[in-house]
Amino acid sequence: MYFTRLSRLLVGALLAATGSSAFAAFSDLNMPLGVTPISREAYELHMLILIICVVIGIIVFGVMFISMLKHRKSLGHEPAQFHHSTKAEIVWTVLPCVILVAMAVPATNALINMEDTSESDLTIKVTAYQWKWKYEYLEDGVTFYSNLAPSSRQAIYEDPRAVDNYLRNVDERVVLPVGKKVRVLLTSDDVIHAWWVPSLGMKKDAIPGFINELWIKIDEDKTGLYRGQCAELCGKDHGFMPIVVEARNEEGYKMWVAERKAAMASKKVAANEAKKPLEAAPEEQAAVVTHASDLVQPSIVAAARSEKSGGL
Ligand SMILES: [Cu+2]
Repeated sequence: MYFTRLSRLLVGALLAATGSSAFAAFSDLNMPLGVTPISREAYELHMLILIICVVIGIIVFGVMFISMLKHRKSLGHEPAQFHHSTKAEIVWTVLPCVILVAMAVPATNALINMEDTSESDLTIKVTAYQWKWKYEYLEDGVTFYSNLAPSSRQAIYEDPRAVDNYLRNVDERVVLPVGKKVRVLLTSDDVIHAWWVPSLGMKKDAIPGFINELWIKIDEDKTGLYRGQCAELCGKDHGFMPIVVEARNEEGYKMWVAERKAAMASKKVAANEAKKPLEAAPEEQAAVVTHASDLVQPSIVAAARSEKSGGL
């Protein structure tokens, strides 16, 4: 907590020192600030360590250049003739150690928080395939596949600039409720993929035969769309398996679950209806068997008839 406050203070000081427009330009190049506690923690850690490195760099190079300039040969300076200094060696060993340990404390805290998937409100299983994602909402019973959007697929052969979010759009979005801790279980059906949405601050490999896990808790006021993609080279269509997360409020999420469930139920009914003509009535089966007597051995047909009438 102390380090988080310290990094906020340093970021604030940097903002004040550089001016807001310069900071805006810097933000475009910098790591993006996400919409989850973990992404903020990672951002603050990154800023804290960046600032420590910059300060060390300024001090070290400053001392070095000033020394070279002020003690140059042209001013008549003679080089010092010492080969060993216990004092200097202790200082340049102990000081970096202290700095490294100071940086390791907040970094370890962040890593522990990232791995803490306990007390989640919702669990989603994500299975990667070449080249699509399957999402299963374990509590809500919703399952679907998410593919590259047809508009992007079509644009590959036409004009990629003509479509919005080229290769960054999907046919089915992952809908998540804001303010809820979502545990994501990751695995793969074929090769290693990686599920990565930068704004959510999480990226992990999806490995066949293993379950990896991560967690996401999107801020209450951050409803909207967040885009990501597979981040592990997984084959020829690696660049064609994007991820789109839609963050909704709790009411919107519940509505989406109800819609998806209704759609899944009607799909099931339609599939059962489509199967029916294939399941012939008993009389029709007998007719088929009788007709088959022209084509197959009479003994097989007789056995089938006998079985039907309760014989054998
Ligand atoms: Cu992949």
